[in-house]
Amino acid sequence: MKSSPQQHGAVDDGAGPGERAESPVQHQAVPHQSVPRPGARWGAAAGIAAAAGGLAAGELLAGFASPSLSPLTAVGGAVIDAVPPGVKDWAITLFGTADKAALLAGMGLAIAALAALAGVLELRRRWAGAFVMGIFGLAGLAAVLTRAQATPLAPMLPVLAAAAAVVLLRFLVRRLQSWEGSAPGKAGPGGTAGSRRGFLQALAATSAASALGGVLAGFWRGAAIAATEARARITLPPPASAAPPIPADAEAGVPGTPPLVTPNPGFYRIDTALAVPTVNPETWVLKVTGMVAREVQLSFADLLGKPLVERHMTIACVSNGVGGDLIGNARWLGWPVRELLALAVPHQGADMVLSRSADGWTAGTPLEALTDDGRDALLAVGMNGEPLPLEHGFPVRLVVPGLYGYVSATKWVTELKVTRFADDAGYWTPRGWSARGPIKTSSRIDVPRSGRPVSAGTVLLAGVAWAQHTGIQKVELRVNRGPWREAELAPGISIDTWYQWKLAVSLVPGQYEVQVRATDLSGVAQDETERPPAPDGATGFHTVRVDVKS
Ligand SMILES: Nc1nc2c(c(=O)[nH]1)N[C@H]1C(S)=C(S)[C@@H](COP(=O)(O)O)O[C@H]1N2
Ligand SMILES: [Mo]
Repeated sequence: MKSSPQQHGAVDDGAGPGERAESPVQHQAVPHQSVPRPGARWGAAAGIAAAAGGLAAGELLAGFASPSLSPLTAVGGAVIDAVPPGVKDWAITLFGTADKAALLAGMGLAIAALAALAGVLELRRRWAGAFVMGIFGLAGLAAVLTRAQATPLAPMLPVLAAAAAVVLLRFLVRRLQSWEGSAPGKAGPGGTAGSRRGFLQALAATSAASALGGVLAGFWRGAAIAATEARARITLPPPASAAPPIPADAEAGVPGTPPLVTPNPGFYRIDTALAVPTVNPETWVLKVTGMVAREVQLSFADLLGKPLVERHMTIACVSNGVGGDLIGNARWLGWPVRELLALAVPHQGADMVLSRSADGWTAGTPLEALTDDGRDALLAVGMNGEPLPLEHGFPVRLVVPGLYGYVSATKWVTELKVTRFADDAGYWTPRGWSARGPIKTSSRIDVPRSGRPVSAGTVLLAGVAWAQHTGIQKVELRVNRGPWREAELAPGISIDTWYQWKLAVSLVPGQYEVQVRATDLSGVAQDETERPPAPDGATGFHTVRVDVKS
């Protein structure tokens, strides 16, 4: 992104930018002939169109990525937080429930005024207007960074939006300058009219694209706002069966390791949804269909009325490479799927449940993983004490201990079809992934980070290990392929969650290779063979390089 304005500058230079940069000055001295020179108002129009394009790009990207990322919303939120209470009350009295619309309109006017100024400045002096656009970007960045729900991706959006605005501004102003440049210089009306038309067409195209992008982004935002508001109105009932308490020493507490329970904003997100599906909980229904004695329908209110259970479970993505971070642990609140299936009574011979989401994605889960006694596969409504975040499947998703997400963790779930592996397949199976996806026992070194230098002496190694629904018996480490040494294993929350471990080793200065291996509670050690994630999950030992300095 950064290189394109520079490239444009370079192209300009080749085409004689010196003349252009000075042309407004020169031309003031030259009397006009038949065709009027474009004035500052066209520069202002170019500035507004460029800013609109940048904003639309930012909002569209937010629509694609996550509704909580909207730069405009972040700036609006920051304005609301910054405004003194007296002014807030005044605005609410004045505008009533239209206060948010008034705020947005006010922001729009302020942005348009600054953008117009940027256009005029850019016309006079190259990069002067771009500089103003850059300030927009910085203001957006500052607003995003002060938002509580900021995710790692959030700061990129205002930066990308500002970069898009700068590119558009340069593009439009260059066309405007070639109109200016051609007006008095060329005798033929053709060239003049052509450069005028060139600018007006570019302006019209930019405005149309921004308007289209804005409408699309607005549509998504409207849907996301409705779902966000519906989510805010939900009060989750207390669980009939509470999550077993977390053992006091389950959190090993080594600085630099991720927390035992992953906070929602930092929880990995994987799905095929281009824009986050927005589901209205009031009209949501779940249908149980297929090979069942009776079809069952469940509303969200029905679901909240059931005896819900709360459990910690660690879910993982099959695409998680060895040592990767597509894994997270949360406290899920939901109704055991086995109780729902018991109402429907699956036929003999059924061995799979094909779950389908509001956006048509499917997962094929072994029936027995959902009906097992003692395995709390949940129709989940809560994550870490809140309704599911929109990105994590609001209002209802599946969570199944021991299976990779692609064969079990359907978000925005709307249908459970009882069927057979011989007759049906989930979304990823025809795309080269295994029909069955039990999670493979694995372990990860979080501290020290690979390649990060540490001081000689006692070096603390720490990380996590998981074998969902079997549990971890021991974790061992070896240095430079020496003998395996057993790490100190913290108690897990349950066999369905990951376990933290640590080990202090004493190392003199030098380069080391440290490897980790976990053994599950049935005594099976993790697979040493290096395999990629496809088709059914990566294997191999996580290996980090430790650079010990004196
Ligand atoms: N509707 C829907 N649900 C889905 C997916 C999807 O693409 N669409 N991806 C699955 C995969 S591959 C994983 S690993 C988990 C990730 O859940 P999370 O985004 O809440 O971490 O969701 C699962 N549920
Ligand atoms: Mo996944």
